[in-house]
Amino acid sequence: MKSLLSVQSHVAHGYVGGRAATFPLQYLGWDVDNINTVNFSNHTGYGHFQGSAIPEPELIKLFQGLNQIGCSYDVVVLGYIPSAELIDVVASEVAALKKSNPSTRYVCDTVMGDQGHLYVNNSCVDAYRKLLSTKIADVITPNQFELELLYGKPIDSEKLLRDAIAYMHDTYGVDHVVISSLDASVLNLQELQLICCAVSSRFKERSQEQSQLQVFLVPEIKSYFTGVGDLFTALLADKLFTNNGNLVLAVNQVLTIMSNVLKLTHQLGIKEFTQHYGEDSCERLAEGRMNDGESMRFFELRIIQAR
Ligand code: PXL
Repeated sequence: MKSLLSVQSHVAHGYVGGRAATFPLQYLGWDVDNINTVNFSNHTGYGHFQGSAIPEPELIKLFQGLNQIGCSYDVVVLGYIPSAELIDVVASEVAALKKSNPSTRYVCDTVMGDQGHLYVNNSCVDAYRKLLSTKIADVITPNQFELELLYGKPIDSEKLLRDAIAYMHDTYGVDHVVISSLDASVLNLQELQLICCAVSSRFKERSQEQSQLQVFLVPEIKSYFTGVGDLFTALLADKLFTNNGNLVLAVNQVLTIMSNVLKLTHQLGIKEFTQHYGEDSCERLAEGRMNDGESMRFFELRIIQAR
């Protein structure tokens, strides 16, 4: 059976982190091992949440425990890790895993924030740079904001996008760079209501070859969802593996699934929100108050219904 270790957040309610990644992967036939980096009541976007992050010594022990019983993985996916100290632990533990099984593929989602808003401690930026400098990651999946944090510059043109992606291949030895969501204005497509996904492959063993930027355009849904990147990265791990590293094919399949999941999430969210708050309440959503703390609960990813 295909085996995968997922290092992610856990929330009691809702579908981000491990709760967005595990069930779809299991449904796709993966044997998924989970390390929970945090145990929260809900995602941090609600404005209120309870719970805590795993202490570093405990995280070390979990990796040790897996090692002691001989666990080995086809794929490791790294997701939400809320502090620099915990990222440092993951970096060294994952390096040890890679040493014992060099064929493991590492997919690193440098989860830090979205649309200018950080949801981890800002010391995580340097910690991720340090982790990536060890050239452990085969695939990275930052969104535009995270790419800007890693690259250290705002990305507002195609030239800067290309430079930032080349930097990720060159400096971090990453085979596949996937910018999971990118503002259409970067590519001068702002008049179309689209979200862009930009991808590039350049394999370490063929590093002198030019990489080719490929862009996918997806119709934008006017809403704000949380956990989208977590599901995206989990599905990408599956599709890259099952398509033997063909990134364009993999991303195409992932975006098709994502579009369907988001459409369903949006439709059911509107329906249940209006059932709860009355027909007039839709205006509140239209006013752009979509997904304030009050409405957030209705727009959790519909991971189960979308199976
Ligand atoms: O999807 C990112 C994410 C993951 N895990 C937790 C979060 C968030 C974003 O808010 O709060 C706990």
